[in-house]
Amino acid sequence: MRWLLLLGVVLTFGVGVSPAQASRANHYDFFIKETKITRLCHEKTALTVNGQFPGPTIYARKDDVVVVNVYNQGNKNITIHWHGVDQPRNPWSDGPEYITQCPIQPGANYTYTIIFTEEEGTLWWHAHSDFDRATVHGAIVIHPKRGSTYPYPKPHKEIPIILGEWWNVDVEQLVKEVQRTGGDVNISNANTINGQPGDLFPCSKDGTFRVAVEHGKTYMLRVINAGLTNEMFFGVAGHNLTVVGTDASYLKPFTVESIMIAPGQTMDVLLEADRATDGSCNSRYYMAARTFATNTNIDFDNTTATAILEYVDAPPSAGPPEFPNLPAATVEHPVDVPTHVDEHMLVTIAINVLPCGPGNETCQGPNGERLAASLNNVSFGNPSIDILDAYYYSIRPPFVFNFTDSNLTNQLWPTKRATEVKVLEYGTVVEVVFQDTVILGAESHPMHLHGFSFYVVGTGFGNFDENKDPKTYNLVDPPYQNTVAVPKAGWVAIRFRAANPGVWFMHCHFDRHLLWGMDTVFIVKDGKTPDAQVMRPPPNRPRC
Ligand SMILES: *[C@@H]1O[C@H](CO)[C@@H](O)[C@H](O)[C@H]1NC(C)=O
Ligand SMILES: *[C@@H]1O[C@H](CO)[C@@H](O)[C@H](O)[C@H]1NC(C)=O
Ligand SMILES: *[C@@H]1O[C@H](CO)[C@@H](O)[C@H](O)[C@H]1NC(C)=O
Ligand SMILES: *[C@@H]1O[C@H](CO)[C@@H](O)[C@H](O)[C@H]1NC(C)=O
Ligand SMILES: *[C@@H]1O[C@H](CO)[C@@H](O)[C@H](O)[C@H]1NC(C)=O
Ligand SMILES: *[C@@H]1O[C@H](CO)[C@@H](O)[C@H](O)[C@H]1NC(C)=O
Ligand SMILES: *[C@@H]1O[C@H](CO)[C@@H](O)[C@H](O)[C@H]1NC(C)=O
Ligand SMILES: *[C@@H]1O[C@H](CO)[C@@H](O)[C@H](O)[C@H]1NC(C)=O
Ligand SMILES: *[C@@H]1O[C@H](CO)[C@@H](O)[C@H](O)[C@H]1NC(C)=O
Ligand SMILES: [Cu+2]
Repeated sequence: MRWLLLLGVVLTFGVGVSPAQASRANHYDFFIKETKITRLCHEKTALTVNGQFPGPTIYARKDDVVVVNVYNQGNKNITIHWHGVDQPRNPWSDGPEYITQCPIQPGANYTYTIIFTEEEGTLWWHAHSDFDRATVHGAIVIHPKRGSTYPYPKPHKEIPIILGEWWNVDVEQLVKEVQRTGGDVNISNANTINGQPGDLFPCSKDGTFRVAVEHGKTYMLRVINAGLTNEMFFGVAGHNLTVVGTDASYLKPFTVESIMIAPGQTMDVLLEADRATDGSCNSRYYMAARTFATNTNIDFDNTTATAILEYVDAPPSAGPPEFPNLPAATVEHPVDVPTHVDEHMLVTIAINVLPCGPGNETCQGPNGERLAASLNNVSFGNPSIDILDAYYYSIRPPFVFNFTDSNLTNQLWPTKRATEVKVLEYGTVVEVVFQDTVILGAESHPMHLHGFSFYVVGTGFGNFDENKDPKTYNLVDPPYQNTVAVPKAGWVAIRFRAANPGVWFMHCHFDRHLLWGMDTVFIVKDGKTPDAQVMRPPPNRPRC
């Protein structure tokens, strides 16, 4: 009987998931459905999970395994990505379309096995095909192991706060339009908090997200930026926020009036409900989220999404809620920053142009060409079948120039499309310096790596100087993240140990840049021992 059970476990999970982990596995069913959603007085049909927008929250404890059966009852191909989960040896369940799997076609289903290891805090899941993640996303909450606790006092309540963007039109039309015209993606009609623009918008009063609080209690807001284009400021009127974690890793707490959070990132913040409730203070406070635009040459969604924090133990005030001021770390847990580096990569980030393409002479990009984007001047072309059939990616930009010179020649606008990957030996310590360039306008970019968290060891403005800048690195207590905002016309240095065999996507988390090719792939080869090798593929994976 015991053997049968064990065998069953091994068959369901493949090698690598221990029976102990498997016995703790939570199961979720995700039904992808076309759902009618109304916001800003516009009704549209969009894909959701289980009819919910945002979708259901996944709960786990550190080191758990979660199994999610995804049934595609919608009308188009889809995949789901478990953003920030390392998925050791298990690229099969990572999710990016055509990178680690063929899409789940309408009528088909696929079982994802999500293996949690070092993550503790907040992550999220989202569609990783076209722009579907606009409505197909939700929170992942990873609690400490049973018997252990947070490195700060336990909050009274925990509330996911998912920042997003709403388009009145079907997002698929946006993708099609960009592919046809070569121009930019239309800006969203509103930013949202938990799927709602808030009561400053028409037809939105009833849906506005509300949080009831009691005086003297501490609340944890698990803030996620699920937006497709906007870095955002977030704050709560009358209350400071104490940031205690980011990307499912603890930080030395710091207190701020508002946070800036890039698409893909998560931040755990504590809020003390400490306003007087004797009638001398307002009983209601706006939580607000607004775009942080770093490239002011391009159009952006300049709206403010709101939610309302209300004290249930204060007399209700007559006036409107107070409005927050929105601006124009040490890790408590084991720190293991690699101090030597095997492979240095300098990766330039640029917005570019490509020829408009056959059948069309004039596109809507600059000079009548098609907008594109690149890393080291390669605009990633999505493969149709096999990612391994690819050229190898350069670890340096092919041409060195003053990356941040405000007066660059437009001869640097073009790029080329190719499917290039970087192959790494198992265990290689990699340092990647992301360097923003001013080609077609400097801009901050949220760079996201699948399969790993990384230490953010340095950052600065201007051109990275390989002689001077490494001396400024923080190798003692750097933040540990899966997404990092590269500053406008600046650079960021990250380090990670490639001890996770598989195929791992790296891309800008602005969906328009992802679509334009600001992506590449790391292939980490198997190591020598069985526990350093990719698991066997699951039998039911979708075929292309
Ligand atoms: C899930 O897909 C498999 C084929 O991969 C099929 O045999 C099975 O019936 C499907 N299950 C459901 C509930 O649709
Ligand atoms: C994008 O915006 C333009 C200009 O307002 C409009 O004509 C076009 O229909 C929009 N595209 C989509 C897909 O809604
Ligand atoms: C927020 O923190 C600032 C700086 O520490 C302080 O001046 C301010 O009074 C605090 N505000 C609230 C509402 O606690
Ligand atoms: C954005 O909106 C604010 C008011 O909400 C306004 O003060 C500001 O000028 C706007 N910025 C741009 C670039 O439109
Ligand atoms: C060519 O691009 C223009 C936009 O510049 C667009 O309106 C037109 O539909 C495109 N034509 C074709 C054949 O794709
Ligand atoms: C690059 O250009 C910037 C802006 O024009 C300038 O400040 C900087 O000195 C230049 N750097 C080099 C190395 O020439
Ligand atoms: C910009 O470059 C052009 C030629 O490349 C030069 O003529 C011009 O003086 C430069 N402007 C500045 C402000 O450096
Ligand atoms: C990028 O590649 C294109 C096409 O090969 C070339 O024309 C352009 O000069 C390159 N730009 C840089 C910055 O290397
Ligand atoms: C859906 O996926 C299948 C398998 O890769 C592919 O053949 C088909 O073209 C895709 N459909 C669309 C609309 O992209
Ligand atoms: Cu970008």
